[in-house]
Amino acid sequence: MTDLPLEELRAAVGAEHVLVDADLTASYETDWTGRFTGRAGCVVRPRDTEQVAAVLRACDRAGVPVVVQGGNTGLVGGGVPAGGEVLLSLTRLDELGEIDVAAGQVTAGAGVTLAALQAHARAAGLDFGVDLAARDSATLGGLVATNAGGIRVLRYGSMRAQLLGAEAVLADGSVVSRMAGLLKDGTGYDLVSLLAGSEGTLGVVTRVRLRLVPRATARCVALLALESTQAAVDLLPGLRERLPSLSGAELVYADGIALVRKHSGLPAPFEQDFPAYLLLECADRTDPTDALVEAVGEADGLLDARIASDPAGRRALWAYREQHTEAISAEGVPVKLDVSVPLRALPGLVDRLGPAIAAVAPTARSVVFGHVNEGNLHVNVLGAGDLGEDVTEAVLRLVAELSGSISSEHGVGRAKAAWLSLSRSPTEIAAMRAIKTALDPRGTLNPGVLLLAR
Ligand code: 2HG
Ligand code: ZN
Repeated sequence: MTDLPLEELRAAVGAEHVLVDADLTASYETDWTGRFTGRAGCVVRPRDTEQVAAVLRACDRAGVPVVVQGGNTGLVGGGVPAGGEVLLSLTRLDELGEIDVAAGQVTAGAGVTLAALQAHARAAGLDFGVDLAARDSATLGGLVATNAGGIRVLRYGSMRAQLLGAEAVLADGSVVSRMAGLLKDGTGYDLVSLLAGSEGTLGVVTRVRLRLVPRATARCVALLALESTQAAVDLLPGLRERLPSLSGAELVYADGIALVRKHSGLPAPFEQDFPAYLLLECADRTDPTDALVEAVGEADGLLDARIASDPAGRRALWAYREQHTEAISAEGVPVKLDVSVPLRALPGLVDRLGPAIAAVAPTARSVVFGHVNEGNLHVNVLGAGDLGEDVTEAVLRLVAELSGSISSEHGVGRAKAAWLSLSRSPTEIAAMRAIKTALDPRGTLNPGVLLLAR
């Protein structure tokens, strides 16, 4: 292993922000799930774009690989070291610019958390279009790097759709900055958009220019009990059409709710269990409750329903959905697979998952939930033991057979790099490698993430 350029790194960010001792670096070295872990050569904590550039110049020159980390909420091993890299932590890049009300935009540092951005936008009467359960820790840089989606994609799209500009440091320390927030810009390749979903392999995003959305001040949440996944899929087009204020449609099942209840102590949502549940949220400037009640009243195949408009009632219904991730992790270290298929294929995928997993890991248990509108399923497999790779292979092959994506919103990371060819053609992968080589010829940035090292 090449020597770390420690003196240059200390000169770049200050000695107190270059962490070498194992007890100081430990919290950066293991991912949120506990599944991915590796020792970093050191952890470096720059405070701005210039310092990031100085760090990358030093590492690129020394031939030392760099792994980039935000809030360390990633789920595919893309932000933790494989062993020996300089870990670039961006949490100190947490500057939030003034809200540009005229444009409905804001500039923010890569280390700003999603919750901080949301609070900032809301204080100005606006909001941010992306929301997800890890909001308190997940940072904007990571959300861009994975092209994160979350619970409002149905209404506002994924992170890429919010991204109007970015500043990024390339592997050699040069800086690309497109921060004017132009809504129309036809001057060639869209480098900003390319950074979304690049998982830190093309450049280190240090600042972003983001679109804000009108703040919906009134919300209403419904939890519908249904017979099956198919029933949820069948309801969706009518709900979308009738409810312009629909902002989320989430799918959970009886076993997931039981697990959430086991770890949270929440009461049962209904007097009896049902096979499937659809959680809907409407958000608007005027109260959407009547519209939601009416749409639910006319929905086919409903077995039961609960509706809440007050904040506590809404939070209580959301808890059954949002606490899935933590409840699953409380049971053990899961194999997490985040996949999507065309909506019409979703019921078939859900039906075939259990047998596909049982065929390779008979004692494993899977908990499935997701964002129904995008055909996005989170498949969490517990108790797979040494069979994690076999489970991954079985699930991802099934998804590919259904014309799906092996990564819907968490990224490919290290976890799924070996299976990229199930979702991308050889020509596409060759084009991706050509871009990677052009921007990062020495392979300094996040080696082994997204594209397997060759
Ligand atoms: C969610 O939708 C996140 O809550 C995490 O994407 C999903 O834990 C998971 O598998
Ligand atoms: Zn999700």
